[in-house]
Parts: sequence; structure tokens; C-alpha cells
Amino acid sequence: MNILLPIAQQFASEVTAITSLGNGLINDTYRVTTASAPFVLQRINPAVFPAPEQIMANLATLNRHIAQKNAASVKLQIPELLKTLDNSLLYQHENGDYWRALSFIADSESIETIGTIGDAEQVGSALGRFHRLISDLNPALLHDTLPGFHITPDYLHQYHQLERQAVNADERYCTDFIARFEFIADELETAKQQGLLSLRVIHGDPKLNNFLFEQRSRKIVSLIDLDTVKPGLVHYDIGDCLRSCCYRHDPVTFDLAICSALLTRYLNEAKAFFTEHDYHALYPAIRLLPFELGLRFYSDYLQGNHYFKVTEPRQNLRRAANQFRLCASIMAQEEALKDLISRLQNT
Ligand code: ADP
Ligand code: GN1
Ligand code: MG
Repeated sequence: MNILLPIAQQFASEVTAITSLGNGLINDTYRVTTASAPFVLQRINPAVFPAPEQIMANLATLNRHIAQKNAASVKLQIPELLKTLDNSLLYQHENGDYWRALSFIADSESIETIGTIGDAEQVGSALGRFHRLISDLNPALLHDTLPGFHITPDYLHQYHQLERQAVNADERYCTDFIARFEFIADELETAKQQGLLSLRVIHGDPKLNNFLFEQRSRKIVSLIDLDTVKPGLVHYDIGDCLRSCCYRHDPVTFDLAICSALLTRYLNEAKAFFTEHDYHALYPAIRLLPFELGLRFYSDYLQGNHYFKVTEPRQNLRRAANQFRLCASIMAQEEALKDLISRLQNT
């Protein structure tokens, strides 16, 4: 509270409490209670985001775009940007860190695992609705806030520069898995370069705990963590959302029933803009995103854990191995997944 209080007071004069919020791996997030409405205070991680002012400009563009839509069709709240008392969107602390404030979405919670098929349907509808709402937002209006994000061939290239002899079973598993399946890394980027998949505005990080559920109804009311809203492929979002929602552990497996519910509801919303090539790239995307995240976790572990927050040095190694196990489970269910996709395409 002591260190944070003067920062929170940049945004509101009467701060009564500051508590930490959520389990994000990148930013530091707090709930600030004030004499009036509570708000969310966040330190933007400078090791990840080189230009915080671009993030704020993108958020302002996104909020303006959604604000002009018919409120009844939006059904998703996007946190509002709050200004400092001297009217800026960002506060730069004397140590160089950037801080911003967002409106707090009341009576909501983020969840870490899908509980029911109903939860999966909520996520699918919310992601599809978000994509539909921004499908007419020109990607050229947005900055690239995180260059290279989701470009798997680049992550693979970085990994090869860090590669070293494995010294334990988890490292051996990761090294062998990457060597065996690195041929999948180019698939989405190649389709993009060939013009088969088009650049659209995407969320970039639609994992389960970035959807806020209303506590009472268990309906999704908001999609948050919008720092990576930028031009990209919707397939990055779909693959990322599915790898996070369909993850089951002990043993790590990909839950096909959850995937089916989520994708069905997603496509109900997205079919308006989905092309034949978009359908064709769904299975490659579902397989790719856990492979990519495994590569990112493993490379961060090899470099000393500077990107993803860890509580102990081997945590990113274990996270990586689990993403590769998830990818293996997806490949073991390739036929069933392709059947599901073609059924959805033809209904
Ligand atoms: P990170 O980039 O570190 O993942 P997030 O923006 O996802 O940060 O915030 C972390 C957590 O804080 C979320 O999972 C959610 O529980 C909570 N949170 C963030 N923003 C809001 C908000 N506007 N209203 C309510 N809760 C929020
Ligand atoms: C990070 O910010 P957070 O914790 O929601 C990461 C995602 C990863 C995720 C893995 C900007 O998301 O790409 O999928 O961790 N975000 C960024 O848990 O790198
Ligand atoms: Mg988050």
C-alpha cells in the first residue's frame, strides 16, 4: 500500500484500500477502493511492452469503435480508460514505470478452469461477438504494440539460438518435442503471406482468465487485458482461447467436448465473416498455439525467466512441457477435431 498509494492518488484523491488482483503473468494489477467507485490500477510491464502510449491509443480507438455500436448488440463491457487528476491516460513514475487506470467491472470474476459446458459456450459466444464487433475496424488504424507476437517462426528462430544440451527429463521432453514437430511452426504465417488468411483486428490474449463472468448469472460480461489488441489473425485468438479453456491436467489432455461447445458458439457469431480458408486453418491453429506457447515458456526458461512471472526457476520449464503435452493430445485427436470442424462448416 505504501509504495502504491502515491501512484493510485494520481488517479483519485481519496484512496481507501489497494489490493492485488488476478493471476496475470505480465502486468501488475490492483483493485483500488476510493470514496466513490473502485478502479483497476495496472503497471504496464516495460520488459514486454516497449511503447505504452501505443497501447493506450489502441484502447481509445477500440473503445470509440465499440461505443458507436448499438448497445443491445454489444453485450460486452470494455473497461473504460480513466485519466490522472492532471488529465493524462498514463502516469510515469520516477523509476520509469508506466501506470494506467481502468474502470472496475463490478460483481464479476475471472475463472482459471472451465467448470461446465455452459462456461465454454459463454466463452465461445463472447470471443465470436468480440471478433464480430471489431470485424469492421480497419487494422491499419491500430499500432503493433508487441512486434513479433504470435509469429511462431520467429519464436522458433529465437529458440534455436538458445538451444542447448538437455540436462533433465523435462528439458529432454521439450527439446525432443520441438525437434519432432517444428515443421508445424510456419503454417499460419505461410497462409497469411499467400493471402489465404487476412489480417484483422484481434485480441491477442483471449485466455480464459481474461473473460469476466458475472458472479450471479455466470454469464460473461466483459473481455479484458486488451494490451495486445492489434492487427493479426483471428486464428491466433481461437487457438489461444481453446488451448486455455480445453486444458485438463493429470494427465494433461485436450477436452474435445469443451472444444466442441466453444467452437460451435464461436462460429454462430463469426460465420458472418468466416471464409473457406478460415475454416481450413482452424485445425492447424488449434495445434499450433500450444506448441507456440510451449516454445515461448521454454525459451524464457532458457534465458532466465525474464518475460513470464515465475515463483521458482523451473516453473516456465514445467509450463512448457505441459503445453507440449497438450499439443500431443490435440494431435492424437486430429481426426475427431477435423470431423467437428467440417460438421460446423456444413451446418
Ligand atoms: P495481466 O496482463 O497481468 O494478465 P489483466 O488485465 O488480465 O492483467 O488483469 C489481471 C486480473 O485482474 C484479471 O484476470 C481480472 O481478474 C482482474 N481485472 C483486470 N481488469 C479488471 C477490470 N476492469 N474489472 C474487474 N477485474 C479486472
Ligand atoms: C500472458 O497477460 P496474461 O497473463 O493474460 C501472455 C500470453 C500467454 C499467457 C500464458 C502479452 O498472458 O500470450 O498466452 O501469459 N501475454 C503476453 O498464460 O505475452
Ligand atoms: Mg490477463
